[in-house]
Amino acid sequence: MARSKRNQAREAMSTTKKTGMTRRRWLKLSTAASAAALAGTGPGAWRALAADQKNPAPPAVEKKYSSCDMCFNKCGLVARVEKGKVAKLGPNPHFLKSRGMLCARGNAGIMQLYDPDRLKYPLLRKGARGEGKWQRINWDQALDLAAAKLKEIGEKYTRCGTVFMAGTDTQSTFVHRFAEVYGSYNVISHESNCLLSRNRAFLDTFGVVPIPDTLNCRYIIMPGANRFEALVTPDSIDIVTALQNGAKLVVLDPRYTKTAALASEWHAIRPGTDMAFFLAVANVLITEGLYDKEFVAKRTHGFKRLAEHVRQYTPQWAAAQCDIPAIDIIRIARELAQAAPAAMVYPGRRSSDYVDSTQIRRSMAIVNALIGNWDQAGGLTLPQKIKTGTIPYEAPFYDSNPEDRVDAGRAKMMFPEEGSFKYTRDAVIEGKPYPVKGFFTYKTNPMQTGANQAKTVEMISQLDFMITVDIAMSDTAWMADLVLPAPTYLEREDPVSSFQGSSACSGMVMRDPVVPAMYQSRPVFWIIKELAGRLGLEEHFDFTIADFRAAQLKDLPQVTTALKEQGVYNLTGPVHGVHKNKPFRTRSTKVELYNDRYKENGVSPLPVYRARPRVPQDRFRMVVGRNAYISQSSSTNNALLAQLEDENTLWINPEPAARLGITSGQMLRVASPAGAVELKARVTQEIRPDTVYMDTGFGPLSTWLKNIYGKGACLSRVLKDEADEVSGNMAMHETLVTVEKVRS
Ligand SMILES: Nc1nc2c(c(=O)[nH]1)N[C@H]1C(S)=C(S)[C@@H](COP(=O)(O)OP(=O)(O)OC[C@H]3O[C@@H](n4cnc5c(=O)[nH]c(N)nc54)[C@H](O)[C@@H]3O)O[C@H]1N2
Ligand SMILES: Nc1nc2c(c(=O)[nH]1)N[C@H]1C(S)=C(S)[C@@H](COP(=O)(O)OP(=O)(O)OC[C@H]3O[C@@H](n4cnc5c(=O)[nH]c(N)nc54)[C@H](O)[C@@H]3O)O[C@H]1N2
Ligand code: SF4
Ligand SMILES: [Mo]
Repeated sequence: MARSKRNQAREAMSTTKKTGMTRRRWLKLSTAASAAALAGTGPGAWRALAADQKNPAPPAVEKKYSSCDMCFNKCGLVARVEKGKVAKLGPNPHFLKSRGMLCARGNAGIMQLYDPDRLKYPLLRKGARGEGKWQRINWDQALDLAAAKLKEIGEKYTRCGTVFMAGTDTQSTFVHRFAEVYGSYNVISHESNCLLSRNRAFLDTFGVVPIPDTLNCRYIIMPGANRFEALVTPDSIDIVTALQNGAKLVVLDPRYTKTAALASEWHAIRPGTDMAFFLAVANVLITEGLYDKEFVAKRTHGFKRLAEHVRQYTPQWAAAQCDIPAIDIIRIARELAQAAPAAMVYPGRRSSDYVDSTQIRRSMAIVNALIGNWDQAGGLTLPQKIKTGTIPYEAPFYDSNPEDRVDAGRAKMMFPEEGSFKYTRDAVIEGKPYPVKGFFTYKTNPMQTGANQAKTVEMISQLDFMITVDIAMSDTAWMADLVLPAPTYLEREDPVSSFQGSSACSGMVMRDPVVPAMYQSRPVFWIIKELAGRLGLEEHFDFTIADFRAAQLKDLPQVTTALKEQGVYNLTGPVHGVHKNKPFRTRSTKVELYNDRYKENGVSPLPVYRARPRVPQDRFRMVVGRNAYISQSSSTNNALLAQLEDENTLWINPEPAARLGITSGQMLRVASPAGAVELKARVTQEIRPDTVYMDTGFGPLSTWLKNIYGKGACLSRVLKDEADEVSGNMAMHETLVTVEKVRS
């Protein structure tokens, strides 16, 4: 109690010192806060602070650089701030990676900031988990409790007894640092629900996850990616330019997406059979001698074994698997070879779909290698890095800790630093190999984005204590014991973010607060620092964000200047021809068509097709995807975006719909072994008859998300949670569902 009082007093008296604020920034914050208060959105604390300041009125209009955080692309933005309130967000024209674009979600970021449903102060659960009863507490109480629980769980179950999960964010690095110095190896991100099998496959073929030069490409096969809706910069914009320049885009997707609509051709591939298609393309390239003979001879490993292996996979055989006529497979293979090396199988991004996703993506990587599209205009290129500095730390060693991560050994070749959400959750539920009783989540919402929600609930119900740091009462926050309010990206000072994954250029972008943090929200860096202080780990966090940034940019004065002057630093320079004839970072130093390391790990060294049975007539395969105005589960409650879509529906083809007597708008029950949901039908030709689809981010448990509560249904409730056998990535498309009308 004494400590708590002392802290409160210290906090009230020395905010300037503690946060390392300059007088200039202090003035900016307080004037902006007074405007926010006038507008009725200002928190009491800021209102009081502002009232104390005899400052001139805020400038009528200010323009401030920052970067968008409505998705991972981090597009540079310029905020127009009028009398201390954000009036408009626009693109930063200097930000080459997004080609000066801010998408619909980026524009709507303003409502993420001024969302009345935002979390405003720390909340402690009252009543049962998920019951939605909360008690408002102050920050000292919240931090004292969190620290006490971390200590208690650490002593009772070892420090690995707490799992830390952080989503895409520049401050996530501090969550990782905290987990390490606190002593837990159990750190996961959203990535094992996203793209780890893609990364595994390309890394194990090329020694690197390559960057596609879509701008200069003449022929793009796009399998299982939806670049005109699932935006990835600069690819989404560059493919449009490439098309205008006469490139050809071949889309393979069971849905008629916006990408399919704008493509040169669309093939409604049978879900899960892409490997058959690409092995047949490899077959044509090899049997017709269309592959790049020089590249294959000099730069690849295992060609003979590949040639032998794909002999069985003829286009005629593949056609029966993937529902794309043999004549088209042959033509596409020939066209691809003709356009090479300015041709590609687009490497994709999200690959959380099948149990053999790594091998499916390997078949795509192999076709890229066969056409020799490496490090040349219009092909696959290397990510280039700007090396930044850091503030180093040395994590203590804890004798009592177990040997390894809790999910270790559950998949054949998991990335140890990423782990697997699915397998961590399984391990927590089973209590094996050791008990895990604490869970800290930051900026991620596994209740909505981890397939099989019932299992996430089961995992959480085993916990002693769960802490969630979020901007809104997400479904994950809804299940937590302690919910801590965070500022949105428009209120945050973040480390500098370096983007390497782009054919436009690599570079760095900054994020400074555009307006001061509202309510009692606090950045996770501050939270972590306070916890470290309470747990005797303060030496590892003895710095401010400004110090951290300075360390990042220590040897990069030109970056510092560019960030100040234009909000972004672009490292322009050649994007291809940089690798020259350097060895590949694989064991053989060549592109591994055949992978010996896989063999040693019990993984097939060449992708072997496993026949996927047809979906029985009374069921459908559920596939996952997105549209241009939804970011997974985190933007559907945004009042501006909700005007574009405020409810999800089940896409179902007219043929089965007629068979089941379903018409658009009717309420349906969709059920799988994982669970059941109810939502309205959308009868459409835009999907195969054996497949159904629904958007993500609706039907929340949390009643606090007022724009979407009671609207549509939650996809993770029906998705089964199988895993990619190699990487442990979630395999969401293994879900078969039944669909029936709800009788009222
Ligand atoms: N607007 C918007 N943009 C985003 C995001 C967002 O949420 N909203 N999220 C970002 C993130 S984190 C990611 S990872 C990327 C994801 O971007 P993408 O990698 O493009 O992933 P999805 O949008 O999930 O697209 C997958 C597509 O594959 C199709 N599909 C399903 N099964 C199969 C199959 O077996 N074979 C083939 N060929 N196709 C299949 C689905 O119908 C869907 O259209 O998007 C990023 N950009
Ligand atoms: N059903 C389903 N599951 C999926 C996917 C899908 O499309 N459908 N996509 C998969 C893919 S590709 C990915 S990348 C993952 C993504 O999965 P997640 O990492 O769970 O991402 P989001 O769904 O965007 O949820 C982000 C959470 O962070 C909160 N948040 C947003 N901004 C801030 C902030 O500034 N500070 C803090 N503290 N919190 C913030 C949001 O309120 C939300 O609760 O999901 C995967 N799982
Ligand atoms: S693609 Fe859109 S949502 Fe994503 S960072 Fe860029 S502007 Fe923001
Ligand atoms: Mo993702």
